[in-house]
Amino acid sequence: MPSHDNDQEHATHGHAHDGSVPPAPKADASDTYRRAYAAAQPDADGAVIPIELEAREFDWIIAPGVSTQGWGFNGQTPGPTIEAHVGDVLEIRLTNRLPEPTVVHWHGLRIPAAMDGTEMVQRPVAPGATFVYRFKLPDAGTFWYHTHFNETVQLERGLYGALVVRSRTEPTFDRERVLMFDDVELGDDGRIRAPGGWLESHDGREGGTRLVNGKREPELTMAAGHIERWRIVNAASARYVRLSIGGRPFRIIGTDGGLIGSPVTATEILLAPADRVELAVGPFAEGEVHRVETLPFKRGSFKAHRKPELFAALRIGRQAHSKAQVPETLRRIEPLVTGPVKTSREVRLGFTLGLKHGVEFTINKEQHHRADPVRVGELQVWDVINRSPVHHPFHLHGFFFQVLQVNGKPPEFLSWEDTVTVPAFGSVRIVWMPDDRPGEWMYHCHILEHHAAGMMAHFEVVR
Ligand SMILES: [Cu+2]
Repeated sequence: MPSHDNDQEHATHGHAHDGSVPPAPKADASDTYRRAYAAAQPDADGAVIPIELEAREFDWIIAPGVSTQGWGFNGQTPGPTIEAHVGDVLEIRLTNRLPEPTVVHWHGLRIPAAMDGTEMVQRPVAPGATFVYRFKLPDAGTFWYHTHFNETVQLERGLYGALVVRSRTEPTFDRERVLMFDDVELGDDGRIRAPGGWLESHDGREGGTRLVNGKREPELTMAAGHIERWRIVNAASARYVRLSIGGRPFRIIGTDGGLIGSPVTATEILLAPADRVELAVGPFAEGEVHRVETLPFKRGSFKAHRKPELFAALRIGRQAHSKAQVPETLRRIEPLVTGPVKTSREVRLGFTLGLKHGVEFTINKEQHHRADPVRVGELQVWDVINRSPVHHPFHLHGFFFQVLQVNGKPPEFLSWEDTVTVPAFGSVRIVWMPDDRPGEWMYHCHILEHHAAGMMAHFEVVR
């Protein structure tokens, strides 16, 4: 048993978003936690990487002369980028210096349920308390960590960071960047506005200040002739980023669950909230300047986007030698199914008009739906059906899935995902295999306001 102050019993009980009975960990959660802690041992060529994260208020400098009160990890937004290799163990000591409880979710990581960082598996970490997450990293890819408590306040104020896991054999690039896209809504007093309002409950918040790595519309510089690997995370509350880099082609090389089979050339890519994508960007010529921007996109929100909106400027400097090699085969992804399949579950995303939130979002007609258990080793084919007029980014905790169909059509390429957009009045068919990690898991819409308004479900993976 670890010797730290990891006191489940004395941690504060959280309040549920809608004031209903709060979800809470089971009575044996402490034992399950201790077992998961002890089981996290690195591979022979791996290491245990200790990380200190302190959640606290800080002076968030968004642009020269523009600052606001942020909540971040270690006094910054994004928090420190955690970098490790497959087979390493992360031991993260989280200390909460906020005026309210928090928990940290490890988005996209296939780790034991006890370490998932939700109110179903642990008591929220009270102000002044410490909690240690310890788990082994099974997959290479671009992940992120973020608060999973009072998210419309805590995540909006900046409690997130990137987590990069590498394999021992990665393609060679001239440079790698992690770019976390976000937006915030600043009030007249310069503070991040408190959540609320009918429109925001329906659309989710799209802030008027667009950020890359915590800075407002920064300038990025890149050498001419270089090919870079961009690991992009959409950390925004509700905004879809239809990403364009000056309309120039780039190559998609990875998604939520790491590399895809082969590079796919495109001039734009859509990132739902919580989505990740990896791109091979360049080469460009000296003197070029490109807009890294989001193109207009209709997702069913009342607030429409009619013009491109800038996230960053990309300025191309002097010519430099390139050592980049982007192989035609990046990885072999085995399809989980071939041929016809039978649906094992329907997940219906809906909405009603309610008194509390204006709009209440539901799963199978319930807010905070309790879904049937799933058995280890039994293939899951889920039809996620959207019966509402807005897109919803569906996020499954702890497991990757493959998308079989979006509105009846197969996706352009095979990939591992943990977040997929279910189009307005449309449907998505996903397939996933519950491996031997029993416990309490969840899925929810990653538009933070929809999640808060009830569009989520808990379920158990059982042996
Ligand atoms: Cu939603």
